Amino acid sequence: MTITEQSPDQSNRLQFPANFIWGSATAAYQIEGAVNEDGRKPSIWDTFSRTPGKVLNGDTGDIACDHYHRYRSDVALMKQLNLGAYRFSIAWPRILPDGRGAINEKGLDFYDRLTDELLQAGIKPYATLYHWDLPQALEDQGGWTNRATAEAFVEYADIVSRRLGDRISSYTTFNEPWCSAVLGYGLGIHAPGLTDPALQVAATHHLLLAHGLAVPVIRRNAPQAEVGITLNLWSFDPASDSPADRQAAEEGYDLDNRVYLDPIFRGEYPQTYLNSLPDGVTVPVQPGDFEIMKTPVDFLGINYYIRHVRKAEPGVVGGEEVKLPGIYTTMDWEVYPPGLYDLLVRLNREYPLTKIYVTENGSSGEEAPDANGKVHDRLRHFYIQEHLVQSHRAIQEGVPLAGYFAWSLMDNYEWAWGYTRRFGIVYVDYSTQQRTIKDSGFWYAGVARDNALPDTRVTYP
Ligand code: IFM
Repeated sequence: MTITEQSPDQSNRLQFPANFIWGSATAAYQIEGAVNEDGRKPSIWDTFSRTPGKVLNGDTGDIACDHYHRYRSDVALMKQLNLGAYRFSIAWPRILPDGRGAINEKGLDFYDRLTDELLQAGIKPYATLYHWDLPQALEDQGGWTNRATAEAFVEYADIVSRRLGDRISSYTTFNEPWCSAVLGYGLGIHAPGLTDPALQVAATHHLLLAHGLAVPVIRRNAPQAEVGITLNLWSFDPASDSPADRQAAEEGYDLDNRVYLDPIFRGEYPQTYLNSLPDGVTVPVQPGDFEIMKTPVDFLGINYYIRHVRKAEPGVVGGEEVKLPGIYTTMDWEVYPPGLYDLLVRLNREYPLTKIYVTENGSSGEEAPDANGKVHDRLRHFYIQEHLVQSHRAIQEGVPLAGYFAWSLMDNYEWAWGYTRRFGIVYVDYSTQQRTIKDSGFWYAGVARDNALPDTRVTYP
């Protein structure tokens, strides 16, 4: 590995627009711990992680990064990293331990304290209401496959936005509803671990409905805050230039991306999706649902990690995935930064977007401190750098990209992978809870301070 030398004219330096938001992101179950404290009751992830065989090494979020107790020093760390914003999620089972009904004031108090701490540090709070930790009590009544869960979500969004109001700069209703529906109800690799296409389709619909129902409620309670949603999106490339491969890639885009984008921005599902439903599976649409889903949002959040490459396969809508040679992270995810550019430009062309954030982007890696206590995570540095180069390129093309959030602030509980995958720009020693800023974190702090990518670039490998 080498570092490219500084060009004398600084021509590599990429300045970002004034007011560009530099942040990092986390999620409640991945970092908070304290699962039995102050009135919190179980979420589907408490149940799932305790089910033998579901999570690597049987890891749970019981302690995680102990952020519930260490949030003050964690905010100090964010300040040290020059972050302008912090994207965190709120744990529904802390606020409404039974899903709806009795409010747990102590749960609200925690987010109140966190919000104030951030504001005092000059860091904008970006709150996500749902990052996968559905109260188990609601799952016991069908979870997202039950339309009533959408109403419960609105109740929860109302309570949180009344209490935190405009102190939150930006509310995100859902993080990656694809994961909740597909991984949770279709493939069974995330909580609640079910594997039924009909349940997946119902969950998709109710998540989108809950989003649309909650937007006006949050707006009413926090008129100065912005409201949007975060989707995990991929760019799709054909394995060859053949019409069949191109069609497979387009179908893949429809099935994974447009299933969420089209209801939110056009009030309809893509035809490819409707055509692909298995026999006997229907979308549980009720009159008015699409109008609700397309309630205007202030921004779209994009979580981008990888692209898909597809080749046609007879009888398979969306074709077959092809693995090309390249750089891969320890998640076995290809590092393909131009995909972020392709995606941003396409989204901007196809939907009426006024503001986009990259709400997550980052790389896993298994680095540990060296003898001097330094964490050299060059791949992550390279990964973020190259995605910022592509982000900058998209901005030059007129994409209204307003901010970038590195995933993640610190190493944490990577769901079914337990603690075996580290995404942080800060290293966490889980046995002592000591935090160590990695090389990528020091570098990112400089980017955030200068609002620019420096002209010195890392190469990889
Ligand atoms: O850790 C997750 C996060 O919770 C949601 N987006 C992807 C990340 C990496 O897998």
